[in-house]
Order: sequence, then C-alpha cells, then structure tokens
Amino acid sequence: MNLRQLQQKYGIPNRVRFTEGQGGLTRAGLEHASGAQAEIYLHGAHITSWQTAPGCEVLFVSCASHFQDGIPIRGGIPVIFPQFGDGPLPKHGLVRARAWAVARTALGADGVVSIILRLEDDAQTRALWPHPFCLQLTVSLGLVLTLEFTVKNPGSAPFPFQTALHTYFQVADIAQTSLFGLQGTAFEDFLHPGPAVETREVVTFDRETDRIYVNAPDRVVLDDRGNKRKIAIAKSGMNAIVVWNPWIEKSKRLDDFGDDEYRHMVCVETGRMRAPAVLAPGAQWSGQTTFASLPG
Ligand code: TA6
Repeated sequence: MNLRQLQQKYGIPNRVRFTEGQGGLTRAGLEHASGAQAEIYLHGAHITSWQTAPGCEVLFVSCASHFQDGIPIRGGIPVIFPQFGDGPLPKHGLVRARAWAVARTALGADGVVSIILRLEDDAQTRALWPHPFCLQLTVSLGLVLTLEFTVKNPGSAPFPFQTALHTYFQVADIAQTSLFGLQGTAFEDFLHPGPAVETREVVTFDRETDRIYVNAPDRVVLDDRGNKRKIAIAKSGMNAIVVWNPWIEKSKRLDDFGDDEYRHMVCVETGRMRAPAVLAPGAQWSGQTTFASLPG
C-alpha cells in the first residue's frame, strides 16, 4: 500500500499521518491532544520517536543508523522474535527488519491514539524457522506510551519463542543515569557468566553492561538526572528485563553506532525470555509495557 492509500485508509486528521521517513521508508506519525508524539516505521514495526511534549524526546536513535530494507534500525524500540540474542536464527530473530502491515488505527473516546501493526510468516521466515505465526504490535499514545505485543500460533504444532521490546532510552549523561527496582533480582551477565543476584538498590553505569534479569519486577524506574526526568517502565505478561550499555570498546565495534553515543543512551528492555514460552496450536500470548515520563 502506498502513502496515499495508507493515509486514505488509516489516516486520522491531526492524529495519524503517514509520511516518507529516512531511507524512503514509510512511517506513521501519531499525535495526542497533549502534544505528545510518536513515530513508527512499518519497517520492523519500529518505534523511533516518543516525545512527551514537542521536543522532549525519550528514545535514542543512533545518528549512524541504517534505514533500509533488511537492516534493523539502531535505536528506538526493535521488536525481537522468536529468538533473543544469538542462536540458530539471526541475532534477535526474524522480524525487526521486515515490512509489517498496518492493521488498524483508532482515536479512542479517551483521546488515546493507537495503531496496530501486523506481521505473518512467509516462505522466507519458514525457511529459517518452520512455524506459522501472526504477530501484532499495538502502540497506544496518550499521556503515557503503551505497547502490547501479541503472538498467535495458527499452526498445528506448538512452538517455543522468546521475545523482547528492545527499548533504547536517550539520556543526558550515562554517568548521571541510574535504574531503580532490580535489587534482589537474579540475573545472567553476558560479560561474566554464572548466576548472580542484583545487590544494588540503584544500578548505575560505569562500564559495559549486558544483563538479563529473569523474573524481574513489573516496575522499574530509570532516573535520567541530567534531563531532570524519570521514566517509569511497567510490564505485564513479561518475565524479564534486559539492561544494556555497550560502553567504549563495543561502541567502536558497532558500525551503525557512534563511538561516543554510549554516553547518551541505555537499553532497558522488557520481554519473555530464557525459559522460552511454548505456544500451543491455536493459542495466543500477549505482553504489555507502558512508559511514563515523570518530572525528576
Ligand atoms: O539486548 C542486549 C543485546 O543482546 C546486547 O548483547 C547487544 O548485542 C544488543 O543486544 C544489540 O544487539 P544488535 O543485534 O541489535 O546489535
């Protein structure tokens, strides 16, 4: 569907608008009556911007990011499915660089603006992962940003999956950034294998950090002191939180990430992983994450 057809079918005056984004990729712009805005590329159903008010950007997107078919955007909120991290499939799965379709847009009576993006299996995905699937990402913009990710199994066999909303937050200064709410939670550290438990009430960042907190609390708070704001992250139906900052050396190894950009971002990801979920034939799984920006 081209821009004109998308606008005709799914556009909502002053609320939902389809435009050509970077790399000529199609994006949807959402605008809430409060002035909050969000931007979602159909490429990967990839949210690249959430502004709580004009100019108050919450998400990080690398200045060096690619914007082209087949390559994930670096930053924003990549959708990870059916594999988290490395494994038999491409890293972080099959869907974050595919063309998703618009299924629905709506302006609720409460003023919340929403869009539903959908992706189904095809010959390319089945060649890598022999299961039919139907994915749906619902993005709802109000005074908060709410994401609901749904996985359906239309096939006749169960399948295992892991999934994450791999959110990159923009911060003023990583040295003035901290994360509350993980104390006492077990985690897997990709940099120092072996089981461990978070002992710190306040997680801070002074080195490469790459951890999966499994059975994590449903609410954590990112304190972006340099921007005088706190981001409350609330999840449901998801068991894990991943915390990542590439720091100096890994930043240099990423071709789509500036060497110094680690100073101004941190990933706090929500998802269902580690003990993979197994979805029975005909069954559906849903997980939600809500972000609220609070004065800090
Ligand atoms: O979520 C953390 C992580 O698994 C890190 O290990 C790092 O590789 C990051 O994802 C980014 O992965 P990507 O494939 O997008 O470069």
